[in-house]
Amino acid sequence: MTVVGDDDTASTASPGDSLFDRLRRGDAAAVARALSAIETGGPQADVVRGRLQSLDGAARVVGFSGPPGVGKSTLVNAYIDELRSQARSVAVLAVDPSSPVTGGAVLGDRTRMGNHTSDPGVFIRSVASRGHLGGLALSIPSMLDVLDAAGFDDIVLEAVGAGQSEVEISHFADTTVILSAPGLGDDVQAIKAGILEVADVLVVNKADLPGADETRRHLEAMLELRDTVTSPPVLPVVALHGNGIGAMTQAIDQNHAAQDASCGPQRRASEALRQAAIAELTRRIAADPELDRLGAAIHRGDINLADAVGALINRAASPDERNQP
Ligand SMILES: Nc1nc2c(ncn2[C@@H]2O[C@H](COP(=O)(O)OP(=O)(O)OP(=O)(O)O)[C@@H](O)[C@H]2O)c(=O)[nH]1
Ligand SMILES: [Mg+2]
Repeated sequence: MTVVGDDDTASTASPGDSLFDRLRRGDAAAVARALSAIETGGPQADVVRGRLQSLDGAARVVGFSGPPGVGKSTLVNAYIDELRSQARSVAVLAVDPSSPVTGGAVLGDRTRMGNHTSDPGVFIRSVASRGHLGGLALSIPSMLDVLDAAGFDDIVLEAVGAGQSEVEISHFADTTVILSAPGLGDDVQAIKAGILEVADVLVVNKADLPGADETRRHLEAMLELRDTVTSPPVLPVVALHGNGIGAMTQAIDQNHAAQDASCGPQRRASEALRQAAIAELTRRIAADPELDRLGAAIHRGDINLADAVGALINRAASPDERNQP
């Protein structure tokens, strides 16, 4: 499979059947079209989603996150090399929650992964969601299901750009790899504690540069603050030259081996549900005039925060109550 853009030859008749059959055979154009349908939303997305239900997927999903310029795309490229040397097929979703699909970062990533674009065992797709209401969180699990149904052995999620996507991606991945590197500058280099919490494997990329040992010690010190029994391994890597990729792949394999293989699709369904429920709850609460009334009551000391939260959530859960005086 190669990089395929949107395929506009969608037939209006029986949108589900033939597309799904071709999808199951791993047809790249069908995969691209199913992904586009999910991204666009609406009835086509529902048809595709419906066919994907009770999928017993076998794909392993690995997420790569880290600050801008840390070397995610370079590392993903090296990881693809490693997987291909094991004859495993791989799909990459480069996820950018903040920029439109034509964003420079995504184009740059495509160039960096360029040596795989003619490999039929590699499928690369950029995902952007600016303007979609909660679109990314809602569409990613289904997009993973599409790639899973298409029979890819491995799916790689790359968080493009900075920010929340790092933590978000971990909800969808079976294994989350968090990257750090020396020389990124204090503000970007600082990996926030919340991000460390979701790491299954930590990579200190650019280990060829001065300061790599310090970065590693810094991460290990932060890990000691983690409230868990086991700590993720901290692995030095030079993504640019492929050094350390074997050890990283082993750590990813070990993390997968410790999991129930069938839990991926189910977890994605739960995560999609969680995100959709949060979005709906947020929408209802924002539209509830009682929000400001309760806010004022808290301010006056007439009600405490916990009770106000309970009242607001109850109202959101049963909108009929809004009509009560
Ligand atoms: N010295 C050194 N440079 C590296 C290494 N890995 C990546 N780089 C360089 O770091 C720069 C950024 O690499 P990218 O792979 O684009 O980083 P990224 O995290 O994908 O960046 P964004 O997608 O913009 O967030 C490039 O110039 C790479 O060549 C490495 O192991 N050592
Ligand atoms: Mg990148």
